[in-house]
Amino acid sequence: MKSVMPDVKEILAAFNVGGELKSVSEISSGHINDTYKAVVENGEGKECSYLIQRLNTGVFTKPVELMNNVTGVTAHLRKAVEKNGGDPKRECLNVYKAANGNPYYIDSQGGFWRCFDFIDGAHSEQKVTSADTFRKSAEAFGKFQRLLSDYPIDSLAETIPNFHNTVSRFADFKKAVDDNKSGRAGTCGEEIAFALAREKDCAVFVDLLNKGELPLRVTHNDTKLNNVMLDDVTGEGICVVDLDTVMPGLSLYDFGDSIRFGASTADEDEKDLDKVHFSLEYYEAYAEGYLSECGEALTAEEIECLPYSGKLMTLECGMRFLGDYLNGDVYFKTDYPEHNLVRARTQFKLVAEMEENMQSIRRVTEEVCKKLGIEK
Ligand code: GN1
Ligand code: MG
Repeated sequence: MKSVMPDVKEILAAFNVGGELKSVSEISSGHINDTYKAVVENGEGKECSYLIQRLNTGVFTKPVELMNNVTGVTAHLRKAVEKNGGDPKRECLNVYKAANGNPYYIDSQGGFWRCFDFIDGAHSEQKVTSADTFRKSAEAFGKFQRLLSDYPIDSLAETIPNFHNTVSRFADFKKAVDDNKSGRAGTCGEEIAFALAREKDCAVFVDLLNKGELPLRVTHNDTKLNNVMLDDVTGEGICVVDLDTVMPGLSLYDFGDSIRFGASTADEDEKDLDKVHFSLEYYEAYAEGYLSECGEALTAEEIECLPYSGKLMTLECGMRFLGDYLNGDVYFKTDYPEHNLVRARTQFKLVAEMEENMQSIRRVTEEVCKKLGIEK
């Protein structure tokens, strides 16, 4: 589905961004919102770039609460960056306010917009191509976790309830199979069976959370590699972006989702499954980067669960893609009819390989902890 080009001038003006609009380009890597980069020449002849985004209010049904979360978290991060002598212009998001003081603007079509500074001299990557890059993204997410460890968790709205609750995700998936709204269930019996056979797995973290054995933390909940801006020169992960799903959650959701997306040798929507493999090398690099930043703050139980989290978050995402395929592609943006099925297949291939390699994943995690001196 292609998004309709917005009236960028109207939106920038609403956020008090003056100057001459030079160019607009769509950033199409997200599956939910519509995102654009606008380049504006200001009064002094200098080019400034902005990121404007139309929030998908079908998915994010509490957009005002969501923006409260985003502004609260960015203000907290800004203070921490300033205290540590960092550059807040590059190391945290700068959220623009509209004339009425709200950090959003509702356009004449009812579109819900926000505007951020585009971080200059940095880029994001769509696929891991070196262990070193993945380690750097891990350091950024680990630091994010650490800097938010004293953020008042009760002040965060749960903008999408049960977002990573794998028991309720399984129930949603099962319903999608039973309803079979798209009539496609007959074309993906093998994939459906793969997911249904793993119902018990979906309860592992939820049970530990309910028993009080895993702590709730402020988590990002969408820790894909492309949600870290990497410095063009040093390659360092300078800023974590896409804060829409920041909510109370488990550290394992963040660790696991990064592994899902990054510890793979192929794109999330690679059609040729022979190219899709779980990479233990990338897993190790991520574990090392992440734990070097926040390992000390995690409990023994959280560390114990890290190896399983990659598999569980990958299974969850596979079920979400397949569920959406069965529901008729109503949630994720798709470029062609089988897109969600193709995505689900890559996820399930990774799940199968993670299961085969679970002993090695556990061994590597222990080695990383030993190397970093993390003893629980
Ligand atoms: C969606 O749109 P994007 O790429 O930031 C989704 C994530 C999934 C991801 C799969 C709000 O994120 O949960 O893991 O696609 N976001 C939402 O690539 O559902
Ligand atoms: Mg996202």
